[in-house]
Amino acid sequence: MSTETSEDQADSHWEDFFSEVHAPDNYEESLKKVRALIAEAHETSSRVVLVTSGGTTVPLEQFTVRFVDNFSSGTRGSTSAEFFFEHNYKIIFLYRQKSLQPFLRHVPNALDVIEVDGPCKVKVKCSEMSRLHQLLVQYQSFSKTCLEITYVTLGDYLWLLKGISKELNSLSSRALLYLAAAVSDFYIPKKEMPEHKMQSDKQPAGMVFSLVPKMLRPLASKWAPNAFIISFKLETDRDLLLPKAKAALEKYKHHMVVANLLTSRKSFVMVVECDDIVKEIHNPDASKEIEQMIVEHIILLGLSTFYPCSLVPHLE
Ligand code: PAZ
Repeated sequence: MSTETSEDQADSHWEDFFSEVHAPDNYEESLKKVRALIAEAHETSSRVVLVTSGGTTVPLEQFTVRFVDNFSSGTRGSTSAEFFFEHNYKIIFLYRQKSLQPFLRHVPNALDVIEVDGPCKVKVKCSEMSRLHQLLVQYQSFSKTCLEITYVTLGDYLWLLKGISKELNSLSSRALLYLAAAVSDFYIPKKEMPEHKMQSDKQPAGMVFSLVPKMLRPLASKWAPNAFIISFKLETDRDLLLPKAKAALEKYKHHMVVANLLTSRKSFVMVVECDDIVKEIHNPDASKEIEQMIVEHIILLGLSTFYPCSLVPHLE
């Protein structure tokens, strides 16, 4: 009798997932750009971070009209990318199409910055001009050295994650993976998915969701074993957060888990490292963005020669 749990199955069936779900249209072109960025990083001995951001969608129909979405706006990823940029990392920003982008996230709503200046004339309010100018200059400089790649579905995301992380592996300790995207744990396999839009005159057949294989395992052991890998863990139940974060680290043997609760994610995170080290980061009055503190902690970890944990040589 098999003692394999559904979680074990989800761990081991990652190859089946990729044979069933096709690569996104932007896959080849994105990888070409990734290779060029990595070649440049080799030449200049730069550090590269893959920041993933936003939330995946899970299609309900093959010709997709409806899908299951995720709440993430991409604040964590886009804000963190800004701080990695400040620390001279080259960034591959893998984000959900139309979610927040570094620097552009600060651009205010058009209606808040424009005013009508006589008949048929609209202009940007004087008071907003220099702020807008500064943001656009920052974004331009970001996009000169960094790469932005979009995904929409869970399948797009996982294909791109696999492809990019395999390329990054050649940079060894100068590659960092910072996986802040909210990735669905469930999907509908193609064979269970209706081809066409579900019709409202029929009771829909029960949806059969399957567990998504846990990609952290092949990521840390096969795709990018030389890179420093940081995953994020989101929970809504405080009692589950720390045990689940520790279990993930233990199970997938990567380097760090940033654990957060849905309701307090902007003011509190726990950084779980090997040797059972847990660092709490508090930002109670939101005086700065908590991502700055997370990124600085990671960078300091790489710089500290006194850090007691064996993982430090992984970070240059
Ligand atoms: O994008 P956002 O700032 O609204 O949310 C960030 C977050 C909660 C999605 C991120 O911090 C996180 O925990 N990502 C991993 C989620 C997961 O467990 O799949």
